[in-house]
Amino acid sequence: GHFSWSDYHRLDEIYAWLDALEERYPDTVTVIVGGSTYEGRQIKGVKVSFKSGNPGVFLEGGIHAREWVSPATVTYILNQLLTSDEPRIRDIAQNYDWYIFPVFNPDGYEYTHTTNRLWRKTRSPTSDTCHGVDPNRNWGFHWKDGGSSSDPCANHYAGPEAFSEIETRSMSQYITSIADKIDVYLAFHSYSQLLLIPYGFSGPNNYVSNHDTLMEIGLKAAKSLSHQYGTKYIVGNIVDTIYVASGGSADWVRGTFHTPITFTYELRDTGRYGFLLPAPKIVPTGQETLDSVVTILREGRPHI
Ligand code: 0X9
Ligand code: ZN
Repeated sequence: GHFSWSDYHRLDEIYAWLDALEERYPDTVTVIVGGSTYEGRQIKGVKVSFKSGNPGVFLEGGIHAREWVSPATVTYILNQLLTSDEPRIRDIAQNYDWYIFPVFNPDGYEYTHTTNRLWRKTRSPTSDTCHGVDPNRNWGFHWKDGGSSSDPCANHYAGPEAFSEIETRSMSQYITSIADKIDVYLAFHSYSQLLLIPYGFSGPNNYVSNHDTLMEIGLKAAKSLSHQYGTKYIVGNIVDTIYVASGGSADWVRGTFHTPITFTYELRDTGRYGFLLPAPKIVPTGQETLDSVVTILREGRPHI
């Protein structure tokens, strides 16, 4: 099949590409169905492992349906891990085990292609007239502790209870099953050009124990990210940097498993195009983001 980063792709194209990677690199790539969706789709990802005994990195993409550059960037990084000749990329590819899920919210992602380009949430019915829970307000750590809504029609609806959505529930079970192997968790959103450190619940005590270390790593990562195109990122705690937002995936991973290196990206841009980032920006976004991931892993290694 043919796959490229000059366009955004439908879910079936992304999944066919993941399947093709497993066929092409059978010793290295394993397709994993991590979870499922309200409309009965799979949440598909891959494990990439060149040898045993590596620390683990989890890449989460596409939890918010309209943030199309997130799956595009995550698949770009995956492709570079498998095909790049650059020593720094070969180094991170081979010396970490990668768990990569480009589309955490497949029903929403498809809905943004067929019906409403700016849909954010899942697609489960939530009232007589409304659909969708914010899948980044539905995880069970400090659930509904600020920055989420009880209104089933709202964009930041937290759901009737933590893990009410099959997407977050099934993926949380999968992540739990591999949690002892995960040292780095990176979630990719758009937009705003931020590199965020947990937690997002209403304070006080929403700094993680290694906040200063993550701040140092994050600032170096943002510097690497700027090298190719001058793209500027702001680094900091979620609440300090954007707003209170509880029930996010990265907060749950960090709060539950104490995963030492946990960041949430808000990728390009700062609002000119917003969620509608033109496809020609995918490759530069992927390149600069990968540069920052290299730095996170190099600088983070002594801390895992
Ligand atoms: O509000 C969000 O979920 C994220 N911003 S977005 O514009 N992409 O919706 C920020 C997520 C902050 N992360 C955590 N609270 N863990
Ligand atoms: Zn988002």
